[in-house]
Amino acid sequence: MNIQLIPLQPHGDERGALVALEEGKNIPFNIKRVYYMFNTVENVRRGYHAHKKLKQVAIAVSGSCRFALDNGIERIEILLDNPAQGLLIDSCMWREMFDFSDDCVLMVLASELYDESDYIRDYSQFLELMNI
Ligand code: T46
Repeated sequence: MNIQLIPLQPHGDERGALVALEEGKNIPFNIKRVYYMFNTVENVRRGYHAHKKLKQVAIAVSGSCRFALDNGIERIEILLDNPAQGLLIDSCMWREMFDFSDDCVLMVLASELYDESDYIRDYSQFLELMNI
């Protein structure tokens, strides 16, 4: 499975660092929505779904968390702990998020507006859709 971690160039100077996110440049789609999660309760796991169409880039802008990405054949775990790195989550990819640090702020850029009908929340249905 090809996991794409996008390097996000920090513009640093004596005042600190700044990262710019631009659609079609370092973000490989038009950004229609941004959401973020924080104050995640210890030991909680989120996600447990795939999307039919949605593409996303996830960035741990503070703290860290882990992602499990699963294409139905292979499952890979990735640690996100760098605000200058984005994880591309393509459509048709099962995802789970866990091991959130207390200070984790996980920001996600999305290619589409929120649409519950785009979610596949059942793993066996996900495998069926992937013809596995
Ligand atoms: C994903 C992973 C990485 C909205 O009203 N609008 C939104 O844009 C989103 C994302 C969520 N919601 C509502 C729906 C639920 O009542 O917020 C609540 C929590 O959403 P959900 O349980 O889907 O959260 P996660 O962490 O399981 O999944 C989210 C995204 O939904 C999903 O697309 O890929 O983060």
